[in-house]
Amino acid sequence: MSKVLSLTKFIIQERAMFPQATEEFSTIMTQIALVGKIIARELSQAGLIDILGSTGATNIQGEEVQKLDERANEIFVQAFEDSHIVGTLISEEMETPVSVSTTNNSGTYALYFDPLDGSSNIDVNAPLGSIFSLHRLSSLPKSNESLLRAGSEQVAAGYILYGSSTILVYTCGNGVQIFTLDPGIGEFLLSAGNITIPRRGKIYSVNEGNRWKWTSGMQNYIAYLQETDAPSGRPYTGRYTGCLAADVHRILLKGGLYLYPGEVKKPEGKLRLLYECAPLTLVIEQAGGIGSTGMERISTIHPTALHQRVPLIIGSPEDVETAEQVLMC
Ligand code: AHM
Ligand code: MG
Repeated sequence: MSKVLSLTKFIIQERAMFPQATEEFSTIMTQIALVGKIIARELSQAGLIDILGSTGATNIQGEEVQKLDERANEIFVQAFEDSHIVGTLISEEMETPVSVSTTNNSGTYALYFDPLDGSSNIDVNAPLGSIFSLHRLSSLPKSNESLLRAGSEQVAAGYILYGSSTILVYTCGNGVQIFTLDPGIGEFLLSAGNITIPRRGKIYSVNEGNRWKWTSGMQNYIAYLQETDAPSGRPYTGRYTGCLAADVHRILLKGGLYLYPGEVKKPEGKLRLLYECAPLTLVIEQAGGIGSTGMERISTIHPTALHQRVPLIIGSPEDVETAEQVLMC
């Protein structure tokens, strides 16, 4: 029988090996795992209780809020309320950050999250995710400006993917680990450690319905991937679920690239820098890949607004580099 290693035990071992994986970090990861278990349970019952469909409200992103978006956000907030460690919660679903610190000298971590990624999949029982990013601040934030931090400053990031099973993928700068939830015992168990992304893949993941809204450079790049050229491994095959966490997870394991480009009339694209692009870039970089806008690396961008959007091209290093070369011409 193979060795069974729970998330809790893995973090304790990691703490012994890597001083940066502190006790505080263990506590935060335990709470994130709890959030994942609760959301997974609610999703598994979604068709049975009155939790599908829209709330009728619109969020700060101008998007229709689904009941499950709201519920997932609430689960994150409740898990970190009165935290002595995480002082500030910044969510894709909340207009402004929420302070959950209990005292002035505690709670210097800030947790950024997209509580339920892939909202259009909610009503059709397709994959969904939760994406998170952790920053350590030198003091409690005095203004929103102090929460505008580059991806390179993240101390940890990851995602929970609610698919055929529920998995938790994270990095705290020591490689990428994958844990699978065993629903029978309610524990995340290590299912794959120190993941490395293939240097080049054969999959591209993009919403091609937007093709005529892209720049000609982006249209040409996707056409290039579809051409037949055996020596360079083309044509690539297309895969797109409508859930970023699911599509990036496929790319992490199989190689290739995910793209959500800017459009001629909307150059910033759709995805949010702090809740989606920066955390997924940290995971992919830790596995040996690259996250880019096509013009600059995601991790070096200094945000100018909490809900800032940026184009995203993420995946195998050779694929992303080729895309950058084509787009920068
Ligand atoms: P969300 O966080 O509101 O669900 O939006 C992000 C999602 C990604 O998960 C997904 O890749 C993309 O938006 C899908 O958008 P589109 O329907 O425009 O292809
Ligand atoms: Mg999202």
